[in-house]
Amino acid sequence: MSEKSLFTRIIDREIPAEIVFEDDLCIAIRDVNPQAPLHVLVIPKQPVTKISDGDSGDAGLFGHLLLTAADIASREGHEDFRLVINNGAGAGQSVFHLHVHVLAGRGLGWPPG
Ligand code: DGP
Repeated sequence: MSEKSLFTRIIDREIPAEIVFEDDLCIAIRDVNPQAPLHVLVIPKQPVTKISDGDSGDAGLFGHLLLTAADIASREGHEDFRLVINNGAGAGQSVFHLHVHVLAGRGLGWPPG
């Protein structure tokens, strides 16, 4: 059996994290190294490595992650926010278990770094 990802270990409560939301499909935790006043990660419980590994069968799950991310930003009081998915090391992915970053609470420049 392949080794559990860091985020699966958080989902399984083997590693502590500040959980802001959880349902059958996903968990949302505060990022340990926040890049904005609000920085939450929305993570599928199914250990998809990266979004480019998904297919049409994942459309419902991926849609759920985005809607959950937007709902968390709204519930935390942010009308303006940014959702980020880093896909691959060259794009900044460091944890190879899909996650949506929810960033808000400061000016967010464009283009991103
Ligand atoms: P990425 O670089 O897109 O793969 O984002 C991974 C994020 O995960 C990064 O912003 C830091 C965060 N992170 C890494 N380890 C932990 C951890 O143990 N706990 C929490 N809450 N976040 C973590």
